[in-house]
Amino acid sequence: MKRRLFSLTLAASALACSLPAAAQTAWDLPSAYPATNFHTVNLNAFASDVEKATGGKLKITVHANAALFKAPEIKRAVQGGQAQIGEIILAAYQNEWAMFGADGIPFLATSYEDSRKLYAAQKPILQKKLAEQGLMLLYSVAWPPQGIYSKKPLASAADLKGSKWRAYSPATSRIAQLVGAQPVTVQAAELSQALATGVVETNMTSGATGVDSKLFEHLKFYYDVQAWLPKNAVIVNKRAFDALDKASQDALLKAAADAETRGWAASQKVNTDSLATLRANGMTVEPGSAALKADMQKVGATMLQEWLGQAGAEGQQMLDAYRK
Ligand code: PCA
Repeated sequence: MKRRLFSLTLAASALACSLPAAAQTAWDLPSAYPATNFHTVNLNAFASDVEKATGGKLKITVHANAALFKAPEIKRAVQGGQAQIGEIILAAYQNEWAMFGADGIPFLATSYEDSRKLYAAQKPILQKKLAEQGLMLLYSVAWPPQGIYSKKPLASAADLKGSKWRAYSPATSRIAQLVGAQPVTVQAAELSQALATGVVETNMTSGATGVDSKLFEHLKFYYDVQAWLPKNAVIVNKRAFDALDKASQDALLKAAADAETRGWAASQKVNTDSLATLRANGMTVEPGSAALKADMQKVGATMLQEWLGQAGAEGQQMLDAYRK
């Protein structure tokens, strides 16, 4: 009797020890932007929502500022399962598939409203493509509109000629070529260092990144031409998702939908706030002259044609859906 009781106790304690370990899943989420960035703040809220909703069964650790993987490596890391989930900027992958770059084309969608429409047109094919790659789209949020940062005042695009231009995507490199600047690819996490060491002196990004990277310490002018709103996307490895129980999957999808709503609202607020912060730190923030805008719009028109050449019928279809 005593012996039986002993072995029962043993079995019970073994069960107690093994249960929590087996039931808890820990995921790593690499992202490429600083902890204070609104996308990262949103990611942390998302992770905390997931942990709460699953009663601690699914724990997601956000690794901000490209600490785990460099920006351009995050997609492959999630595809390969080195990370179960990650945040990418879609436009960085345009060379892999033209449609990833749809939201990086200058002056195709320039407001939050148009950016949402473009997302709606892009989403079904995006989901299909990612599924083919063993990935799933959880949510996507736009950055604020992209403007031009410069050390010197810009009367027109001619003033950008010969400048060392920081790029974060194939499209931002192409803009440099079209205005006669020299593109240098630098991820956001290394932008302030690249400016400090003179590796770059001009670039196009948002007010948000201007504040994150303290661009006002090196650059004096921001032309808020609102050329496009690139999107970040949170993607998950499909095998990792399938390994979750149904309740955890549902909790994850619900938290993702909430994060998407929250993220778009945050982006819009950050846009307004960050332009004020740039001004408060001594930057001249202007809409840009008619000549500068016309020059950049011409660049955009060229790039849309080039993109259509790359994207083919699939691209045209998406464009038609967007413009409907
Ligand atoms: N900030 C990111 C991408 C777009 C943006 O506004 C960056 O500059 O890398």
